[in-house]
This record gives sequence, C-alpha cells and structure tokens, in this order.
Amino acid sequence: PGPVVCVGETMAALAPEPVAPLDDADLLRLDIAGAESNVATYLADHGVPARWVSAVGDDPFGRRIRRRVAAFGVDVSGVRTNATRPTGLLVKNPGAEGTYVHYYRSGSAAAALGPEVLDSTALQGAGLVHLSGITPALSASCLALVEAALAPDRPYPVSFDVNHRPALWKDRPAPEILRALADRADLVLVGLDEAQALWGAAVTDAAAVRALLPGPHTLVVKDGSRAATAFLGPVPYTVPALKVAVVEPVGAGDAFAAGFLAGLRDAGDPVRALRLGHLTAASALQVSSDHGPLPSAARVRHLLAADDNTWA
Ligand code: KDG
Repeated sequence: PGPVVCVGETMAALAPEPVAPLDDADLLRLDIAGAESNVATYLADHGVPARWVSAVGDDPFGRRIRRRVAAFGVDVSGVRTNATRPTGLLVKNPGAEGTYVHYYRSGSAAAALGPEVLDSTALQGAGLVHLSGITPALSASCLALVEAALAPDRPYPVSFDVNHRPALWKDRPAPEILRALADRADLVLVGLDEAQALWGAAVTDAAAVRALLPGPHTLVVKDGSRAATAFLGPVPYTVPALKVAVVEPVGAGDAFAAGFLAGLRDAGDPVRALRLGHLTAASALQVSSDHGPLPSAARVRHLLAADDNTWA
C-alpha cells in the first residue's frame, strides 16, 4: 500500500525545562508539536512510509518544523509555505492535573488550509489518510477540508483521531461535529474519557462508544493507563496498557495511533496492533517532548510475542 498521509497543523512548542508549571518556570525549551506530524514521525520510526501535509509560515519556526519532521524520514514535499501568515505556537503548562496547552495559532498558516489540498498532488497514492479532530476546529476552511476528505466517494481509507481540544472549540459545537466526522471515517481512535466529555456521562465503556459510532469498521477506545479496546466490526479485542513512569503525557495518543496503524498495516492482527500502540505510547509518556525513542527492537519483539500473562 501507499504511504500514510497525515494532514494537520504543526506548531512551534515551548515547554518549561525541567518540567514545572509555567508560573514557576525560568527556562523554556523550543520544540515542535502537532498531532498529525507526531503520527507521521512515529510511523516512520516503525518503517511505515509516511507523508505529512500542512502549511507553515515563511519564518524560522516553519523552517525548523519542516526540517525536524523530515529528519525522521517523513516525506514533507506536501508542506506549503504561506508567505503572509505565521507558523502557529503553543506553550505547555504542566500541572498536577496534567498538561494545559496555551495556543497562539489563530490566523496561522495552517489555519488557511482548505479543501484545495485534496486536489493537489499531496494526497496522491495515499494508502491511508490520517486526520484528527483538531483540524476542523482551526477554521471554517479547515473544517471544509476535513469534510471533503471524508466524502463518501473518497479514493482512500481515512483514519480519524478524535483529539478533542476544548480550548479550540469556542465557536462551534464539538460534540455534534466530531461525532458526525468520526462516524464517516474507516478507522477511529478516541479516549474513553474524551468520549465521555464529548458525548455524556452515560458513555462508561467501550461498547457505549461503539453504539455511538457505528460507522467506522475499526474503532479503538483508549482507557488511559488501563487498556485499549479495538472493535473490528462488532468484535472487540482488549489489551492492557504497559505500566510506565509518566514524565509528560502529551503526544502519547499520537504515538498510540501510529503504533496501532503500523501494527494493523503489518499483519492485520488487532491484538498485535494494540500492543504496538501501547508500546509506542510508552515512548511518548517517558519524555517531556511529544516524541521519545522507541524501545529497542529486541524489547519490541519480546513484548509483541509475549503471552497474555507476561504482557504488561
Ligand atoms: O497530540 C499532541 C498534540 O496535542 C500536540 O502536539 C499539539 O497538535 C497539537 C494540538 O493542536 O494540540
């Protein structure tokens, strides 16, 4: 199959180093952050051909982002440079309750993307197009882009990570829009807590999410540090998460998505795919940036081959 084409915004990211609440921080480390390029870079780590499609400003952050993503072996030929709009920026604020993200991205280069992306060569030969629920929140044109990419007559399968970012949904109703978009995709990833926040307290387990999203053939419901369940059609497969010492969680969902997609593409086996998802998420959980190193090939082999009692 052709490359996985990941479409979405990547920003410059500032984060306190050492990890601390912004109020107490003196030094900020400059990094990059973007859900879809995270998926692309982790896919490349797994040897899956990946292309990242987006727009950046004609500025040092944009150049850094393009260079950094390309350095992972991701094809960045579909990344445009917008001469009049800046690259977006986020600032991470780690706290006891998790990491809050402050965005400085309205009017960014990527927010000007629209359905014309689909007519360019950027999606040519795609084996899979990966999108997230961040993009439709960025602007009307970005929403139109995601809707067009999910048109019923599309020539490629689409995976969609719900990625609800409440701070971005001030003007439009996230629950309705994200549910309608997700239900049109072929493969959906969503957190159980995220589904509950979006679609109500009655969503207490993976089966309840499945009932809300009957459309996608494959649905992955992630229950944080506990487990993840993948439905292939109606059949559920559940694999417990790996126990790791969490440094900073941002990026783990993207890592999980990449591991799952790589595993499924490789062997079509949902249990192996879930394990690869957990393994990849563990890499992101143990670093303060979005992208951590994968475990050694030997450890990956060992864990993928483990029996149910020795996994995790
Ligand atoms: O999934 C991690 C992302 O949230 C982070 O990298 C930044 O893309 C990002 C966003 O819009 O929040």
